[in-house]
Amino acid sequence: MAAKKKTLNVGMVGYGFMARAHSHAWSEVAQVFDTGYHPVLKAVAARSTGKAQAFADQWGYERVESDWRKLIEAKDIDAIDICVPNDLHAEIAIAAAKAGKMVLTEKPLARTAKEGKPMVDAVEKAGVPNMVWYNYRRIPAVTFIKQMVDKGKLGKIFHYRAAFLQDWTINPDVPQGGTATWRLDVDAAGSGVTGDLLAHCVDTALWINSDIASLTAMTETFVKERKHAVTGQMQPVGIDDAAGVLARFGNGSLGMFESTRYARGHKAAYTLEINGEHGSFAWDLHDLHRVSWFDHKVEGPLRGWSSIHVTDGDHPYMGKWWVPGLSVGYGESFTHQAADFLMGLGKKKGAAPTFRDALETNRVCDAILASGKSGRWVTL
Ligand code: SOE
Repeated sequence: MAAKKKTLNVGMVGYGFMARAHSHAWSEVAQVFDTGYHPVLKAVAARSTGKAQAFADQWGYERVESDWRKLIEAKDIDAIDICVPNDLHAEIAIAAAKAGKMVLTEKPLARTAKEGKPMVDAVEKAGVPNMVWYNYRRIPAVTFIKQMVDKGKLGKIFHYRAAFLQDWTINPDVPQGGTATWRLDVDAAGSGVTGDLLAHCVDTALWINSDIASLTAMTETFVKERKHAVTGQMQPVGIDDAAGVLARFGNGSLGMFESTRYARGHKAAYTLEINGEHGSFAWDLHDLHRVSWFDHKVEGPLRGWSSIHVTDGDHPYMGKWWVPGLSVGYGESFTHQAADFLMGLGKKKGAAPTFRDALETNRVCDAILASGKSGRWVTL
């Protein structure tokens, strides 16, 4: 008889887009991956109990609380999953860790590294498993690139470039603040595209390539004033709308990063490419199972870029899904991350990126914003 799975009771804070992505992951992970754990959607907390109740009904949470502190006090909650604006991450995560709960938070860890450091200290002092949901690492094709780079397929790395482009804030009538547009409010978000989009590129780059030693950046705020969704008043915009970064990695390679919410036509165009002495890999979120691969060893007229469809049984995560050639999507990158977290629990740890790993991404983002202001190179 198969061993009975342990339950992991999840307390979700928030009910927005990211809470949906995480709930989807918690709901399907035990059906696909054998981690020894069975997550239970126990309770959701939000100030707006009407909206939280509708969310709970949709996803099957057993109850609703009007205050996240109730989740932290509750004996029947094992893990707190934080899906609220960035300015609330620290207080909730620190309280959860002090209460001995496992803590997971949507990215970025915090608005700044200064704010994130006590979060790292709290989870490490309490010894509780922790993780930040930088989900794009767990797209099978991206994990595949990481595995191949680790195997030395590229040899010495020369370049890493990545971009994350969107276009949803071009209209100056889009407000800042409030529940739907808090990402435009510097107080709630901490920064604009740097913490929201570029942070994904930085997390993946630190993971696949190496640490970043120094960088210089230009940032721009194209719309200088927006109405605040709560007060109705026009207010200066404090976030960066676009950022371009030149970086030197610790392994000697050069990095180029771009993110913007003003690239007309692009909704979520995350692309990355890495070039080494023996070959190159490239990936595009819009074709998320494909990895483009150039192998310098192939000589003669057959030389050129080839396209690998990362859906076979020996590709990362894919052996647990359907049959070779069939695909999974954006939502499953979160499911894979939940699976890794649950598997880590058996070994008494969570999964990467931990709070400590994600603090490094915050440090890089801080350096980008500082350089964007000063125009100077920043050494990390
Ligand atoms: C912003 O539009 C956003 O939802 C980010 O917050 C997510 O992290 C990114 O994956 C998609 O875009």
